[in-house]
Amino acid sequence: MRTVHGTCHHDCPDSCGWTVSVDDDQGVPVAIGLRGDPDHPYSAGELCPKVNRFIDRVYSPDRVLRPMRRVGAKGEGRFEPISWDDALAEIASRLHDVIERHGAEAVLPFSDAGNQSLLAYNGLSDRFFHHLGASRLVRAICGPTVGAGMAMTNGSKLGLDPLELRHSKLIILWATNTRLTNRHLWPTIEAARTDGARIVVIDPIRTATASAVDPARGDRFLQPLPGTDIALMLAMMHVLVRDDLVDHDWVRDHAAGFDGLADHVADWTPERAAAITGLDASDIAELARDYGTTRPAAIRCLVGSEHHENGGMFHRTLACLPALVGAWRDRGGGLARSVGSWQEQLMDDTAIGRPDLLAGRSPRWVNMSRLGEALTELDPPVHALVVWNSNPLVVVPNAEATRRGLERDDLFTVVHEQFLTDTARYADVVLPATTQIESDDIVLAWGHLWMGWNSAAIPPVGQAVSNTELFRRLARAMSLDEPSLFDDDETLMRAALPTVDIDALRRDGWWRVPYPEDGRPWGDGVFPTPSGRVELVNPRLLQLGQPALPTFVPPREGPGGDADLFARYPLQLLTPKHHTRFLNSSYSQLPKHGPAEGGPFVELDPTDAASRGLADGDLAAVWNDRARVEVPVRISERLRPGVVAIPFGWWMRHHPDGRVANSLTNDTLTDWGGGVAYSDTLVQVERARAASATSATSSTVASA
Ligand SMILES: Nc1nc2c(c(=O)[nH]1)N[C@H]1C(S)=C(S)[C@@H](COP(=O)(O)OP(=O)(O)OC[C@H]3O[C@@H](n4cnc5c(=O)[nH]c(N)nc54)[C@H](O)[C@@H]3O)O[C@H]1N2
Ligand SMILES: Nc1nc2c(c(=O)[nH]1)N[C@H]1C(S)=C(S)[C@@H](COP(=O)(O)OP(=O)(O)OC[C@H]3O[C@@H](n4cnc5c(=O)[nH]c(N)nc54)[C@H](O)[C@@H]3O)O[C@H]1N2
Ligand code: SF4
Ligand SMILES: [Mo]
Repeated sequence: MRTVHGTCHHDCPDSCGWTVSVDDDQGVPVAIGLRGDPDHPYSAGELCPKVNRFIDRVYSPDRVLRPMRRVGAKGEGRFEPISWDDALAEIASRLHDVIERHGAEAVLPFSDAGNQSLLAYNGLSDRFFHHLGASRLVRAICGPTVGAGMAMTNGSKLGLDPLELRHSKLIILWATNTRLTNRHLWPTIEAARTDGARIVVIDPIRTATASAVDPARGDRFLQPLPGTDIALMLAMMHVLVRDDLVDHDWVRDHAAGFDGLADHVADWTPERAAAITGLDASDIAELARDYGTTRPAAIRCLVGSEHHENGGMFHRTLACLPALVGAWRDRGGGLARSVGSWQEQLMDDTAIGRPDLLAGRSPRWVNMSRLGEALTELDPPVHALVVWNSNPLVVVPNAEATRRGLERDDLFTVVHEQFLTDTARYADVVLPATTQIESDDIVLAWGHLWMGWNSAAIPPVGQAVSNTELFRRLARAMSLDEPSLFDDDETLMRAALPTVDIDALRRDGWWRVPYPEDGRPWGDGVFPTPSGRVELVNPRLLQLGQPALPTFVPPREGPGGDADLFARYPLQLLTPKHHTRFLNSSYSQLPKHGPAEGGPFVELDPTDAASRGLADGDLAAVWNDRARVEVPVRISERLRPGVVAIPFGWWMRHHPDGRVANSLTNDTLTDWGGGVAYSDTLVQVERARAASATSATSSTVASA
């Protein structure tokens, strides 16, 4: 029996350390246990309800363990096993044929961070597709809009290490559900609370995190309408200026454009913001005063906040707040977002992605969030789609458009997967992928500063191959002769992280990346903007045709946007992460994960339910111009009137009518950063069937 150290690969901020117990006495090494590594400096021995049963995933009877060729219709899910040689020969000949007839841009790669480890995320894939000259994918579904918005103010994406919240006295959890999505940060927040810190949660949903708010301790919960936070921020600035809570010394020395901003927010009274956000003016003013008088004050956000048409501006505006109160002065003050940028600074993107392999060509960019449009409307059309590390049919907005694209007879689709996901069911060829315990890799965390080593605990199960091995095999099958397409994993790691001591990382299991020793990322007040200051006014935005000052533009698909649309679809739909046992769309299909979460539902406030004659358990139709989705009703006090929610993560087969939350969602891109506005979605809801008639449906869902 051996134990092997690894690091969780999921697209999750916690990047926990784990140990795998391996039994070597059964012919082939078998993983018999996986638990949190008690020595890991961040996760300290705890994993989560998703990964506590990771071994069930590795040895699931449903795992894809050999290549398969589709024999049924697209989406039907009927496949026959084939050999790797046959699969590769078929893919090579189809890709060559597409490239010959339509040009290399007719090939579209599609991937996300299903495995966010260094090699698995992008060890060889960019090299392979660059060498072909394939279309390039904009991977901005998660995070880049936050970074782009913050950089418009600070000139940098770098923020506070969330563990520094330990030193804060006021912690604003702004559009992030920490206890669900970032659970290993919660003990730090609790420790700060023990030392007297107060928390503020700002979320349109009374989430698990909001339920930790204790007004008796001076905590607050603010429940704005989705997409309106910028109005709240501008009113906070108004109060800071009006009540003279601005840190004038810091602003004089380290910010640019204060006078312009002060003028700009002069008419952003709490009353004006109250009318837009649905909050009480007095709550807005009190929050601003708390923020202006408590030190150190930290704001924590993650990714949910960017999923709006004005998601970039949300973060540009948010980044002005710490400047106004001089929060960056203090240890435990400032703005904490993803800390991936601290780790990525060490990456040599050119060495790994090899843009030189484009050889002067400049293939078109395709935004991943517009996959439906890319597959149905793009001209010249996409004729081959290669998917790995993602389940686009379930996770990309406007899913019915994606489905129409995947159904096309003249589209050749390859999916490299661990399971026959909804997306894989539309593939012509499905290839088996390894899990994290089957290959060595390095994990660059985005929720903390420890880079993690992952050792293969067992050899690949069945005929599964890692993502890098996939691209080596594809390159060989296509008779490509560019040597760098065949680099081995060790070479790739060293090329990607030239300044990191890979041997020490492998030996020690983790390594903390460089970060200012006094805990203050902008302690000297010098920012990498042209003026060297925080840009409350950013003149370069004018050249982009954007306002130089933080500005609230209501999302088109929302109460302050397109009035005709809002008249037809008067409810704002949110589709956030909701289940402790799911990680995006992963795990909902597994028997110890999915059924325990019940099934999909639409959550409504009692008044919205009553006005539609809806009772708990009724089957509701939720619809807009993109789709109509039928789901059971759950009436709850977590939402405010006018806002409804469907949890994200269930597959089509778990939904009573084979549609998913994302069938309804908005695929409009964000203002900056290439992200997408899932959370600016308007719908109408009505009763499809009464509760008594839906029991059959509910039990189907529960056993799915
Ligand atoms: N259990 C679990 N954990 C996860 C994941 C998972 O699927 N399951 N996914 C992981 C991934 S990929 C990511 S990116 C992170 C994301 O982590 P978070 O950013 O924390 O999660 P989200 O659910 O995307 O959004 C957080 C909150 O934003 C709120 N929100 C939406 N619109 C608005 C708005 O206009 N204003 C305000 N104030 N709030 C708004 C939503 O109601 C939601 O509660 O979580 C990671 N962790
Ligand atoms: N409505 C709504 N939609 C959302 C969100 C939301 O909050 N609401 N969140 C968005 C966000 S923030 C994100 S990050 C995306 C996440 O979207 P995805 O990254 O697509 O996430 P998953 O659904 O977990 O799918 C990952 C897939 O990768 C596979 N996989 C895992 N490891 C490997 C590997 O090593 N190799 C290969 N080939 N495959 C592997 C898994 O089996 C799984 O099917 O979803 C987005 N979609
Ligand atoms: S999914 Fe997140 S919380 Fe769970 S083990 Fe992985 S990194 Fe940790
Ligand atoms: Mo994400």
